[in-house]
Amino acid sequence: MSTARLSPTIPATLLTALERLLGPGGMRTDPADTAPFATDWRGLYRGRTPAVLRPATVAEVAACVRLAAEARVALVPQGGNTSMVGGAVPAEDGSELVLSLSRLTRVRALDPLDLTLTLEAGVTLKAAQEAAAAAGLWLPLSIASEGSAEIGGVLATNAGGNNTLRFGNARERVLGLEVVLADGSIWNGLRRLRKDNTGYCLRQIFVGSEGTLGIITAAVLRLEPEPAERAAAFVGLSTPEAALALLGRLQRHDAAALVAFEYMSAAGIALVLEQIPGTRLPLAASAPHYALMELASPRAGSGLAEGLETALADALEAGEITDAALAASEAQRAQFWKLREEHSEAQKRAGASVKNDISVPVPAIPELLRRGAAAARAIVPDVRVAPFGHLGDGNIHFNLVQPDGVTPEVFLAESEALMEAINEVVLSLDGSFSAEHGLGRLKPPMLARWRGEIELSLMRRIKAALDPDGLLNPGKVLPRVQS
Ligand code: 2HG
Ligand code: ZN
Repeated sequence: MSTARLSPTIPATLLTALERLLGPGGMRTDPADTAPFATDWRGLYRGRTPAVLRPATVAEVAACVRLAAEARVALVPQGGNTSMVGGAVPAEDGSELVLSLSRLTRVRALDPLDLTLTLEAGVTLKAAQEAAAAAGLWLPLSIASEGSAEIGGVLATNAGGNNTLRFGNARERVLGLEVVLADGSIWNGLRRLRKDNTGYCLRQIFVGSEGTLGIITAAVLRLEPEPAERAAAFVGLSTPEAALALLGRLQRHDAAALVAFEYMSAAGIALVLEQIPGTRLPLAASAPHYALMELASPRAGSGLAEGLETALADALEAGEITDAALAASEAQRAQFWKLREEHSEAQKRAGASVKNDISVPVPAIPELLRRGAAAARAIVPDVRVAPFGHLGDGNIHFNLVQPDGVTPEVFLAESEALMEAINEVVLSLDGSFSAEHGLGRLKPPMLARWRGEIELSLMRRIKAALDPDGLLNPGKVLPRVQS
């Protein structure tokens, strides 16, 4: 290994020891190979690292952490690198090593009787869903990036996604965890008990900690019976209030079956239709707002589609919706979801965007949409206001896409002002400035204002107790400590 390209802050002896430990293929040092691990998928955060560690076993993860801890070198744990907030990107100065969990891909166990799946951190969410489906079961965690996002990252960020309305966030799926701690010891908490009141709930401290307290290497997830029937519809609406009325109607109709209720704005759909080949609106006419809803039931013959059709006919008569399309086939259901799931990609292709992953109490969504749009336009008058997201659980991605005719740099110069303006509205509606994407390196500076000194101090004390030298994902969640 050439020492010429090493960061002065990372001892060559450490890299040699790590290379010996991990063997050929277990460590990447060529800048061309490390660059994709040091940049986020949007290309918004560009870090630098002298090495990407790719352990193949939990014991190797632990040994990497031990060696790095001895040398006091920081590690940035990374899964599928799909963070929206730069949560898995190392610092620019090359002082941190990336530790990729992607080679930990074993599904260790699946128990169809107690409905549990035990699997390693590097299994993609999609592969985990498939493992459950192969046994006739369902992992009802679904996010747009599930083809790349890995279980370790999904849990470390407490990902939410499309089914939170019915099944909660990733946190609610976790019965047990295996975690490599900051000193390199391995905590085996892979219990799969529904009842286990034996002191502090340690696993939940690591879920949502974004790799700053420990490195999740395996988990036990709770599954559900596989749906025997699904029904999905795509509708047009004239107001956000109408979306709430429809949500209420469907809850009253069959709350147990309603697994997703997603919102899309006219601007969001226009971007998808414009940027993503093969997409088309399944309605006769465009509308100012859209919603996609899905019902699922493990019972065959439960009449979901008929029930949904009746509920939508009533909604049409009540003036809640302007038009509706019911998925007549699995392919059509997938097309509806494509319109929703391609929002991020479409917005990326349209240039720079300012993402606001926020949540408010569900009844406040119409006010959020109106006031948020006005606040953004007061700063950038022709900004493309393209909110979309998980209306059913109150989480809207209040994304602002650059107008035509300006460079991404010019638009992004306003990003802080735009985020602040949206956050002011969110704060006044008792919402949160980070609903499901976490804080990463984008939002730690906002934490103090939103959470206050007592919460911040509790968080700092937890961090100091579990990672006293600050070697795990520095600068994420909590603001970077200046040395
Ligand atoms: C989604 O719901 C993701 O599709 C991405 O959370 C949201 O691109 C975004 O801002
Ligand atoms: Zn989302």
